[in-house]
Amino acid sequence: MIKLYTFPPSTNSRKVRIALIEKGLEFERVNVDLTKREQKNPEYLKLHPFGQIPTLDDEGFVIYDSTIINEYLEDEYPYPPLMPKDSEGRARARLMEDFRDNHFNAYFVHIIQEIRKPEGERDSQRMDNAKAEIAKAFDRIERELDGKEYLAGAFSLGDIAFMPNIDLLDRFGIAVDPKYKNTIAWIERLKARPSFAASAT
Ligand SMILES: N[C@@H](CCC(=O)N[C@@H](CS)C(=O)NCC(=O)O)C(=O)O
Repeated sequence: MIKLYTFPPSTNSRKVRIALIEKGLEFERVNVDLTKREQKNPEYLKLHPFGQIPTLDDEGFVIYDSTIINEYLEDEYPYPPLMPKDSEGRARARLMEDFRDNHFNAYFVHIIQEIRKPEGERDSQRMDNAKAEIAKAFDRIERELDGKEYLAGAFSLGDIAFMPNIDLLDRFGIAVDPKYKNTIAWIERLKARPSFAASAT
């Protein structure tokens, strides 16, 4: 059976949990407790040289990095498809994943890092800047969604990448401006997918 090294609050692990659930694949969750720094245990470092989660073990084939894992799942278990068939659509889905991984999520990481500090030591300017950058990112998402239900047309890995962060918006007190109508409808669509709730842990 597929094994996923994961931890419930990890956004990158949840990306993979969602893809597995969407594909109807059974998997065993192996908890790597980040609060106990279990990701840096020598045994775990044999699986993931950078000591991060998620890592996937598919019957002895071990890979890491949420984006690469989800691409592997798409190649190995193509049904139901989570990528468009045409190369333009595939490129669009990958661009959106890249935008989420390297821009959007990066600001969530800033907030998480500050929240973990004792209250008096938090850098409120860094947190405010991160929230402002996240709010700005909706401008692009709104444009990408013009005339479409999902970022690359049909539901894809590009949308899945954003789902764990969407769950954090309320928790971090980040409101989506009502002018972003496409984005608000897209968020509701994503939240309604059974994989959204099923991937929470
Ligand atoms: N590019 C990697 C990033 C993985 C990553 O940042 N994982 C976080 C959890 S969401 C982690 O393991 N943090 C603990 C650490 O870096 O020590 C991916 O997408 O899998």
